[in-house]
This record gives sequence, structure tokens and C-alpha cells, in this order.
Amino acid sequence: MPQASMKASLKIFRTPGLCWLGLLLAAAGPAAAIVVSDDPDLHVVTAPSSYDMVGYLNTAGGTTASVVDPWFVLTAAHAVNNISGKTFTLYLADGTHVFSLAEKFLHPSADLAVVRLAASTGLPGYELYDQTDEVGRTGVLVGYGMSGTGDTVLDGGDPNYPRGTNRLGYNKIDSIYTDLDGVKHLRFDFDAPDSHGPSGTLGADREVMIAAGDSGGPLFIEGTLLIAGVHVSVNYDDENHWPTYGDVGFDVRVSTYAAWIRSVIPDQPATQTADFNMDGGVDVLDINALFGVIRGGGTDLWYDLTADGLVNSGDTDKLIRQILGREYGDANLDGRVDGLDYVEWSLHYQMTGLGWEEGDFNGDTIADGLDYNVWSMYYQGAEAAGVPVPEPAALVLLPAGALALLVRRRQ
Ligand SMILES: [Ca+2]
Ligand SMILES: [Ca+2]
Ligand SMILES: [Ca+2]
Ligand SMILES: [Ca+2]
Repeated sequence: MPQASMKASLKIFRTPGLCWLGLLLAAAGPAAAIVVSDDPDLHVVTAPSSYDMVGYLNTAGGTTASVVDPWFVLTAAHAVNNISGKTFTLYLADGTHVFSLAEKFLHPSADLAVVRLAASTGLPGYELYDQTDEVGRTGVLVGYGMSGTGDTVLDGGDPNYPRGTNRLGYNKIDSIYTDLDGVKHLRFDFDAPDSHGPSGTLGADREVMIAAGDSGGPLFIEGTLLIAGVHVSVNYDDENHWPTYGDVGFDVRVSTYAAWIRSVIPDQPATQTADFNMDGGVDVLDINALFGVIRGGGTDLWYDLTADGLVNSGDTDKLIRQILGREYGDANLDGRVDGLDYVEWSLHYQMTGLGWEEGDFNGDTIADGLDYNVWSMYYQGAEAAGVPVPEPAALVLLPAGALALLVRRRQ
């Protein structure tokens, strides 16, 4: 998917008259980001700032993302091809905060991604720009890429301004560009100092351009803190020197995709709702998801229902007993621990790769004697349950070991 997406983008942006348009990330050598017309040092974002909820991703050599919810950041899909073991870092007034990337959601056609963090930033995040009057307005472009000026960016970038520093600058949104897949972009050119450019200019030394490392960073409409664009690519005329004056930048147009972005992000985090997989319900899928995170070490605090900084049996207890109002051993979650649940366990006895509904009540993905013990501990009995218990005929079919356990229990 990421590879295909990248190829598609290459094709999409090929236009007559320009050699080729590169994804920022795909820059083989040249690299510079928030490239400016004057002095890069004048463009550094220092906390506290309205722009310090824009953070650094250590993906793909360094990219950029914006907080749009306490738990979620917005970036470019090509910036998060691989999120395994990767982090998002915020440089705030009270220090540096690092968050693990937990889960990504890619838009089906646009180069856009929403990524869930493994802990809450505690920040509200930026809102999205919904209006469609972007053309002619001034954008505030922010990103962590390399910098330099439109004259100094050589192969490998300006060595004085490596990636990893948050910078901002301005440009005028010249037009809307629709690619061959129908994806909408904000388009803006990079006018040299004192030039007027074919699409008009912001004025001497004012315009900046995105480059490698700015991928995924935001474009705000000036005078607001609303994200109107996500940096994705530059159309350059010299692949060894870019961006230079005259090159053109493209952001995914957020107003077109705001509904999708919002649809990914739940109103309340799973720490409040227990809907870990965000499918709108709380059920056995969420139990299995929680068990999976515990098996993986329990570091993803999205699953921390008890808010103690740990993801462990305290959280399964809360989910199963308090939130679902059920008990361990209730495989079918019908409110009774009875013969029906026993049948599920027995049908999967000694199998692996199982879920709760198949008789794995302790989350080790196996249905075995440990789970039988759980079932028997909370077994409510035929009289209490009022539903069928395993008939003798069914018991005959049980594995010998299972039967032995059963017999032992009943004795
Ligand atoms: Ca769910
Ligand atoms: Ca917990
Ligand atoms: Ca049951
Ligand atoms: Ca088990």
C-alpha cells in the first residue's frame, strides 16, 4: 500500500514542462524544509508557541505531524509507511515529550494519515479548516525538515540546517490542484525575493517552500489555528537542487477530507468508553484486543481503563465485570457462566490462536486446563442458569484430559 501510494503520487504529479515532482520523503539526496527566502534562523518555532502542537516523527528519516486530538495526530500517509517502534515528539515549554505511535489509519486515496498515539498528549490539538475559500489566502507552513534558502539548497540540503527543527513561514495559496485520482491539493509556488511570480507573491523575502522532512506538516490559514493543508510533495525542476525558487508545493486539501479525519477519531477515547477498536460497540472484540495488548507488554495506554499507567488484569477485570457486567468464563457473554460456555471451551480444547469466545479466558490464546479452572470457579450451575448444561452425550465427545478436569472438579 505505501509503495503503491508513492508510485501513484509520482505519476500523478508528472506534468509537461517540469522534469518530475518528488515526494518530499522520496528525496534521494536533496533535502531542505521550510526553505525560506531570508534567514532560516528567523523562522524557528520556540515554545511556548501557537505552533508547538506540531511535532516531530522519527519515521522515514524525520517527518512532521500535528496534534488534532489528545490521542491522535494528522500527517501524510507516506510519512508513516512504518510506525513500528517509531515516535512522535513534542517540544513544549515544560520540556520534551515523546509518544509511541500505536495505530495508523490511511485515507483510501489521498496521501493522508491519522495516527493514534500510545498515550494521551493531554493537548486539545488543532481544529480543521472546513471552508473552501483557501485560494488567495495566506498559509502558515510549519515543519521539521531541513532548511536553507532557495539559493542554498544543494544536493543533501544545506548542512547548516538539518532536519529536526520546527520552522514556520508563509506562502500564498495559488490554486486548487486535482490529481488523476481526484485527490484535491492546495498548490503554492515559491517566489524568489523581490519577484512577483506567475501567481502573485506575498512580497519580498516572505515566501517559503516545503521540502524533505516537512512531509505531514500542517498549513494553517493565516489568522487562524485551523489546519487547511498537509504537506505532501514538491514539483521541482532539478532533482539535485530542490526546492529552488520557482518550484511548486502541494498540500492535501484538508477541507475535502475533514469528514474522513473526524470519522476516524472517536468523540471519547477508549480509556473512557472501552471501545478499543473504535467500532462503536463494546464486546468480545474489545476483550480480545485488550488481551492482545497485555500479551504485547501492556504499554499502550489507550487500554488503561483504570488510569493507573498499567495495562494488566486490573483493566480486564474492569472491562469484563464493571463495563460489560459479565464474569470470567462467560464465553458467549450472555450473563451466565454455564454449560454453553463450557461447550465453547471444550470444542476448542488445546487449540491455539483463540479468543475469549472460544474458551480462552486468561488471554494466552489457548483453551486448556487453566481456562477450565476459570470457568469452574465462576460456574453458576444448572439450577441457577436455567439453561442446558452439557448432556452426557456431549461429554463423551470431550477430550480425555478435559473430562478428567471436569470430573476432578465435580468431585
Ligand atoms: Ca469495540
Ligand atoms: Ca490499568
Ligand atoms: Ca455464557
Ligand atoms: Ca487460555
